[in-house]
Formats: sequence, structure tokens, C-alpha cells
Amino acid sequence: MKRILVTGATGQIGSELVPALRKRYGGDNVIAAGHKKAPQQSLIKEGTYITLDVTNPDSVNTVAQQYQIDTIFHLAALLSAVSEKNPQLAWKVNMDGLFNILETSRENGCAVFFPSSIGAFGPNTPRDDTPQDTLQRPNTMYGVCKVSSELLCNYYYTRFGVDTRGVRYPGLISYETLPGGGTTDYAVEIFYQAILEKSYTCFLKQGTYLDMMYMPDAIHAAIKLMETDASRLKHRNAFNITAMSFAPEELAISIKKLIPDFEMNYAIDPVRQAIADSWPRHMDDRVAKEEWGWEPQFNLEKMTTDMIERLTKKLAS
Ligand code: AKB
Repeated sequence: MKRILVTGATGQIGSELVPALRKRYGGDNVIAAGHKKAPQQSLIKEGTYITLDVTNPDSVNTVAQQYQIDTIFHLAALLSAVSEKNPQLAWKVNMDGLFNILETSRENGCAVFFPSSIGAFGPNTPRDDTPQDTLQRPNTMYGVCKVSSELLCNYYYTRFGVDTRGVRYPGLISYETLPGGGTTDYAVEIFYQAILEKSYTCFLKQGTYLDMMYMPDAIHAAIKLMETDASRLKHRNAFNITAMSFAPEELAISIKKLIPDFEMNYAIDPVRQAIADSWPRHMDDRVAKEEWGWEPQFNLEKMTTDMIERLTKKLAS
């Protein structure tokens, strides 16, 4: 990786991946591309920031050639709950966007990182210790896009030799940028509300176990996978990775240890509950560990402590 393009740079993952890549490869070598959302100051100050509509094939190709890009972290996508509200737009952004990135990569010799998700699984998939290779019949537009994207990325690798690699991210927890319209967003919102209001109304039921991960582990995974020697990889799109699995009430207990007067209530959102009920409770990520040394650093307790400390400082400044 020498010249990197990050699409969806203003989003939850991008706003932290761009600085990490710039630290490692130099500010001038990492182009951050956003679309509608105003960019964070750090994206503009510490390197090149551009506006890019990934659904426009000519724009994607022009940017890749203009900046001599050799690696693309393609993060621009709609999340699960938003995709269910507007499935047509989800297909356009998530699938047409990826197709344009893959075509540009084929023409210009770029490697591609693609973030798949626990959403690539469906209600018929084994929900506990979900295997790396298993049944994938998702029943949401987000899931249909994710599983199609995994297949498309693999196709571009086997058919055209494009170096495509990806992970199936669980719910991601971070303090820099809020996620925009996912099913696992409760696990981020809860921290803001716990610090500011001492109470949170959760939209998922008690007992809804889902895989989760703290953002530093998610960033580390993306960079480590793309830096792994290709000869080690038997799989490519996409690797199961997880760091913890918990239900909302367990996260509330963990927060209560540090904010004792915190209270949690429930008002279930049927759409997001149905999505969560179709996803794995806990994935088996041994293949990622074996093939490229995936190892998370943050468990529930360590993540909660770090989130509360850093978010408290952020909200006070
Ligand atoms: C979402 O909830 O949509 C995402 C995901 C798990 O893919 N966070």
C-alpha cells in the first residue's frame, strides 16, 4: 500500500481509519473521500480530502488515476436500518458503488478492502459459533447487498486477479463519530446518554446477543488484513471477526459499574429487533486468527472503561 483512497471517509469507520492510515503511510499518501456529510477538520488538515460520489463510475476512475491510487478501502455504504427504509437507494449506493470501485481497481491495478458485516448472515444461519463458511440467506436489503458484495469481490479476485480482501464486522463501538442508521447503534448511543442523562431507552430487547467490537480493533483488523502476505490467505471475502458478544442488559451492567446511577429502559423498535434477530449471536473467528493473526485487544470491560473515559473528556470540551 503506497497510495490509498478511503471512500466513506466521514463515516464511523472512515473518520478513524484515515488518521491511522496517514500515521502509517504518510498524510500525503492517503486520500479521504466523502460525499454529502461535512468532513471532520482532521480529514482536511492532515492530508487531501475530496468529494466523491461512488455511484458515478467516471468520477471513481478519474480519482484513482489522478492520485495514482494502488489500494482502496471502500467504506461508502448505507447501514442496515437505513437500507430497510430505502432499499432502492441501498442497492444503488452499496452495489453500484462497489461495482464501480471493483471496475476501477481492475483497470488500474488497485487492491480493495471491503467491509462486510454480520448482516451477511440470515435467520437460517447457525446463530451461535457461526462458522466462517456457512449458509448465507439474509432477509434484509443490507444483508442481500453484503452477501452479493462478498461474492462480487471474490469474483473479481478469481476472474480478474483483483486483490480483494474483507472482514465481516460486528457492531462497532466508537467515541469519534456516531454510526448512521445501523441496528447495533444502541451500543454507541447508550454511552452518550449514560454520560449526559444517566439513562437510556434501548430499542432492542433484553437477551438480544450480538457480536460487537471496539473501533481500535476494527481499524487494526482492516490494516493488518491488507498488509498480510497474500500467500497466507485461503479465504478472502470475507473473514468472520469478533471481539465480544453481549446483550443490552449486560452492557448496561458494565456501564453501571462506572456510572452507578445509570438506568436503562426499553422501547422496542420492531424493524431493528427483527434485523437483530436474524443475525448471529456469536461468530466463530478462528479462520481469521489462523490465516492472518487476527487478535482483538478489547473485551467488554476494557472497552467500557476506555469509552467512558474518552467520551466524557470529548463531551466536556
Ligand atoms: C449495522 O447495524 O447496520 C452495522 C452492522 C452490524 O453491519 N453496524
